[in-house]
Amino acid sequence: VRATVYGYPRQGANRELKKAIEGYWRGRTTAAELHRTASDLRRNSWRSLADAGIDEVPTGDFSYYDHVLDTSVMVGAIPERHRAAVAADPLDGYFAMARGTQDVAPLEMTKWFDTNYHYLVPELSPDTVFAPDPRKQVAELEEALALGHAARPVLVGPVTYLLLAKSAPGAAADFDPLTLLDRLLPVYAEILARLRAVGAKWVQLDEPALVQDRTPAELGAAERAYGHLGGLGDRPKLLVASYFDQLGDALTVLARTPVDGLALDFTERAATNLDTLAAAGGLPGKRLVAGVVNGRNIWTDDLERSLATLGTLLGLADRVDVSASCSLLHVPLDAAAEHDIEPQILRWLAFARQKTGEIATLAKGLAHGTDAISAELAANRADLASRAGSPMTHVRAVRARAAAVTPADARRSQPYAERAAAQRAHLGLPLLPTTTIGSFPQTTGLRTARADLRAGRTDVPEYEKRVEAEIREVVSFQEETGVDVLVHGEPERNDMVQYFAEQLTGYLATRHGWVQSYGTRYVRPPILVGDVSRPEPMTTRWTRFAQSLTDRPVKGMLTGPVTMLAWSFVRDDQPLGETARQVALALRDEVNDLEAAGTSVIQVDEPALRETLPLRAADRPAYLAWATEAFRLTTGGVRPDTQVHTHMCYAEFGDILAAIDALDADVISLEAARSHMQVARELASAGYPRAAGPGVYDIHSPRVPGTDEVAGLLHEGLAALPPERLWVNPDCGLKTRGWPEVRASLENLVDAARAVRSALRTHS
Ligand code: THG
Ligand code: ZN
Repeated sequence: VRATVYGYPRQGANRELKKAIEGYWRGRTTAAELHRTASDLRRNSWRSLADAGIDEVPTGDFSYYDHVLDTSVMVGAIPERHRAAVAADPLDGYFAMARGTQDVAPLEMTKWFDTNYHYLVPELSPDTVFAPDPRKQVAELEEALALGHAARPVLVGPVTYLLLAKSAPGAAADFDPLTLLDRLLPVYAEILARLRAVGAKWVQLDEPALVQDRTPAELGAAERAYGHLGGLGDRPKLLVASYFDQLGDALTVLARTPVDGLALDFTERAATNLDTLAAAGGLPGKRLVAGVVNGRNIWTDDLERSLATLGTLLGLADRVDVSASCSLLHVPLDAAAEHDIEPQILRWLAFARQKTGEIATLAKGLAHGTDAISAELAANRADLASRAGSPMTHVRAVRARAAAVTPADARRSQPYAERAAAQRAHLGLPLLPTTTIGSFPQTTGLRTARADLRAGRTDVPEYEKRVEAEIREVVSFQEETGVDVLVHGEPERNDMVQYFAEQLTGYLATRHGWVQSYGTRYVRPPILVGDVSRPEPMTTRWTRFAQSLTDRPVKGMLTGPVTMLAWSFVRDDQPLGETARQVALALRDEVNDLEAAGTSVIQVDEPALRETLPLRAADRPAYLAWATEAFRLTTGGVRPDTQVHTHMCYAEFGDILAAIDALDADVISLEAARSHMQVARELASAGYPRAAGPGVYDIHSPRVPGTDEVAGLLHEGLAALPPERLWVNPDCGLKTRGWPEVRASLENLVDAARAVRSALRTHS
């Protein structure tokens, strides 16, 4: 029995990798220094894995930016527009593909399944010519072998690679990258042969795309791919890995190919894998890597339960090894670094380093019996009991309140038409009202002020004065520009989830719990550890201050319950819907307090509603039911004349139009500038009955949109939605933009709204 993992956090204990890469971009670190930092980090990670008792370490999982981008390089799928840069300097060319340059656009970035990690989307076309470039994989394998580790290269598998790709600009939109499989397989064959020559006994090919709903043709492609690779003469042993959900029919398909082993997720979300495996007759003659330790949550494993699963699996394969359900990339590095968390609570938590210990313990227990790990089991039982019995995890008042929720609580008191009339009378807004999504540029001065407060260099009154000064500036700018519904600009907030998590009971913050979101960008997801309540108002102070400066309405700004869950680590000891309901009730208190403080427009952002959609269609209705209920519970308690807004980012709304409708928000703002108001047409054709603000200013780019351009987009919007239901706003918050471009863009946006308004008046 071996203990292994598929991947480890890349950044290092102090995010050395981030610093080295960003230093390289700024010209402060040389390429040689960057390579040395990276090599040191890999050596430390392998050492740490080996010390924890992991007997087979992964290689090739490390990345300067993203492992899917690394795969594109490995198979030679460099877009035409990046060829020259890659030829001139592979490292700079690599970063050009990731981030773009003055002259060339980067690859598109999108979410890696339902995690918070983002990958760079391969661009393929019928003209793509693949060519093997095994250098990175070979170098990292040689590095690990030279250090004396038993190492297993981990590659994105060919089927998942193609399924994650998109049609290159210029290729037909309906081009199916999977049609390139026969050209891609020889490239994988060459890479496998090289890895074997260097000393790889096993190579892992990751095929997480097979846990999604797949057509018979796609499953056929997987069977063909592994029939071909498994049939090669000169190859290492092949381990095909899947994770994030159950494989379903794909398990039977893979089991009958000539590969040497499968790595399967056996956590709760992939619960049917065990039965499917048993029904398929197990994996006779093959190796099974059992992902029993959850690789994407941060909870201490129930070792006895995992051992029981492993015991069952022993009867189903020739050889059973122990692992996490997926790469440990999705969890922070080391819980032991969290000195501010109470020692007893810390024992409930397992980050990557703790998980490797659990995996090693389980492997030992499986190999030598429970007596060999009796001390670990006793400690584990005590930790689990301490968590289950903690007063934090079961607060009677919170539970009683959640249990008493009625359907009426999650419903506005009047239908939309009546609310809209009351809001028109109450707010007196023009047609095509202008607004922004919430945040304004966060200056370095502001970040310094927050850092000073944390470090005790500034006191609270001093900091609050600084925030108020910022709010004054933001409000007067919006008044001068003529924006209709103002915001206070959110200068007091760091991250839109962290800010609320810090103020709610039941949430735990980390100091070093960084998880890679994309490239060199990391987040520190807070941990939903206990029952949630809101001891005190969280935002009213700032909204009220902003409102005191102006006669125009100031929007209250909150993060919605679904996003509060999606960007946190959630508890695993109750259904997600239950946690969502607790968070919703806490936010409901805030919404009601804002209204009582005189706020007539309240925005509850749900940028993550679409991203958390389950991977399999069968699981989606249940998710959307609790998710939309949580939103309605948050917003359902306000008067008819209080206007509820929501906001979502990212362009793919097609699959959740019904859910958007079910939120029953009075106004929704959405990303749309780049897609030429496509969402406005989609909303209209779905019969969406309420108001919408399809973004007319793409905030992902520093470009200032011209007045005519914005007016043109508004006319397109008006072709889909009537003027009473069309709002004018940017795509998203302005936090990451600079003041000069924001100023110019919002002036143009207001001018365009005025021009289109007067055109409407002339025509009517
Ligand atoms: N907050 C949280 N999760 C998120 C997002 C968010 N997940 C999805 C999406 N937004 C990810 N986007 C980003 C954007 C910027 C950064 C990280 C993720 C970022 N991070 C800083 C860095 O790495 O330098 C650190 C920020 C900090 O100090 O907290 O810039 O908005 N929770
Ligand atoms: Zn947004």
